[in-house]
Amino acid sequence: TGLLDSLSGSPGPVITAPAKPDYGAVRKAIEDVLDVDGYDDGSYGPVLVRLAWHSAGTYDKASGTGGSNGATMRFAPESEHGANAGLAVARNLLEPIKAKFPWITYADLYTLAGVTAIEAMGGPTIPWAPGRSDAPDSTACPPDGRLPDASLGAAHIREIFGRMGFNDREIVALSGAHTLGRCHADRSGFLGPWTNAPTTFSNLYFQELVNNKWRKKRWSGPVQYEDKSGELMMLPTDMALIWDRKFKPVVDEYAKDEETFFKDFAAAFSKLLALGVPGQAA
Ligand code: HIF
Repeated sequence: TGLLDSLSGSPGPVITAPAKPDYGAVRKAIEDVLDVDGYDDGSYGPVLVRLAWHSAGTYDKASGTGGSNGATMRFAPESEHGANAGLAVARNLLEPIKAKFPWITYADLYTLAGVTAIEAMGGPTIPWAPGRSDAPDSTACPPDGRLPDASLGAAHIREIFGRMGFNDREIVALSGAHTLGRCHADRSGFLGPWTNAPTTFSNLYFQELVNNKWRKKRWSGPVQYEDKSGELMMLPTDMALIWDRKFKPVVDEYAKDEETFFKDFAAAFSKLLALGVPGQAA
């Protein structure tokens, strides 16, 4: 039986891990599938970042349950949790890569894909280490409701990220990832991108929050905010960052200082992906 099979405890096909797994080759394969004309803004990068975060963001420090270890999002009910709507796109995109490198676990692949995407889109280097195993079935799926609800405010954000072990500054740093990608009406019900450069990792999200003017969008969809052009959007949870007197100074700092944002984001996102992973400090 291959090493990975014995780790996951599942019978499955025999997969012999190479003596020295080439994660660089996996990263290269991920980079090769990122850019595709006709999908969203021309890149699968943002949805891969969302996959990595949703696979990890179910972690509960108190019970040690949830988190990226196990890659339980492959299974129902977790794959069908409302918060994960649309992420089959990202999981399916990675299937051929998993087939080409069968020795990597899904749990390592989902998180490595997020890290690789952030770096390829111009973001900081995110410390990442392998070591996650795949759960054999849905038994370890976390309960629904562990991921944040975008219609709520600062108290909810602190509760969700506090459960994972993050403080206020780390929460704001992580939030900068909404510089990437967009909301889809058929996934979350919300609509539109946060910035005009949704496939470039930068501090633009914080600049928009601070320097643009935001007002409630008049539409039949869920409450969200828009700028004057009507093209950019913020979720209620995004607005909470400038309405909360403890979050706001950190938003101001990152809007002015991209270097500090990159450094803090790299540390916080790395910590997120390590939560609950055996042998990785969390
Ligand atoms: Fe998101 N997030 N996120 N998010 N998110 C969406 C999309 C992305 C929240 C809600 C949403 C983080 C925190 C929170 C990304 C990355 C991160 C969408 C739209 C919603 C509703 C989904 C869709 O319709 O396709 C909430 C409430 C969060 C807590 C405050 C993280 C910090 C910002 C942890 C994070 O890294 C990315 C990337 C996307 C874009 C996905 C895409 O397909 O373009």
